[in-house]
Amino acid sequence: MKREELAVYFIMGTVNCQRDPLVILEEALQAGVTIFQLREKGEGALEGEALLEFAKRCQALCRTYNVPFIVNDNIELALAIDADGVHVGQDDIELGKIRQQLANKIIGVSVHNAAEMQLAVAGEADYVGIGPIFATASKADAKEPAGVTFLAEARATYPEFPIVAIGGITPERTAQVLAAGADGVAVISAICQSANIAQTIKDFKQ
Ligand code: TZP
Ligand code: MG
Repeated sequence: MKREELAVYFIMGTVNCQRDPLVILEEALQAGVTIFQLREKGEGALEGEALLEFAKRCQALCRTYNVPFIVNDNIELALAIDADGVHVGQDDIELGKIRQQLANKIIGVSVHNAAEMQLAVAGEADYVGIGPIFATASKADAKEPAGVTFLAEARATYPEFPIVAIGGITPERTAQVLAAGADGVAVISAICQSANIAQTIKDFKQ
């Protein structure tokens, strides 16, 4: 994948939204997010047929705006609807197997240290997500905020590898993570909870 595609990586699930998730997604797409991940997790998350229908509607919107549609964790769902890719964490990871199932798709992996990063790169991940950089309320089992130290190390070790930073990122904090070497920012709450998504995304693109 192109590193530019990670510039403003919007992540959302129905649980993250206080108003119609599809309206939020369309506003974000209109405003120019560069990639989207459906992360349907947590209490009250959609399942089964309802999840399938919702995923298809998100995917259709992404197609309209020509934005890659990524599914978090759920390889079966990604395969069922022919998503553009998946994002997996360290718990879900069997990268070799996932690569076999999704030969030409985008595969993203969350990494927290040099060993995980090395495995992701060797396993042909297309990009890695590094975080949480700052404290986040959007992930129940998030690790301690790590700051940009490992992010900067990862960039120094892999000058060309696509890296997105995640966790508590706001427009104000974006310059700092880009300076540390991220190609872009992955964001849930600053977009989902924005009263003016168009402006927020403009601010992320600065
Ligand atoms: N992984 C690490 S932090 C995080 C995920 C999924 C949540 C990011 O959400 P927010 O609201 O942008 O902090
Ligand atoms: Mg996971």
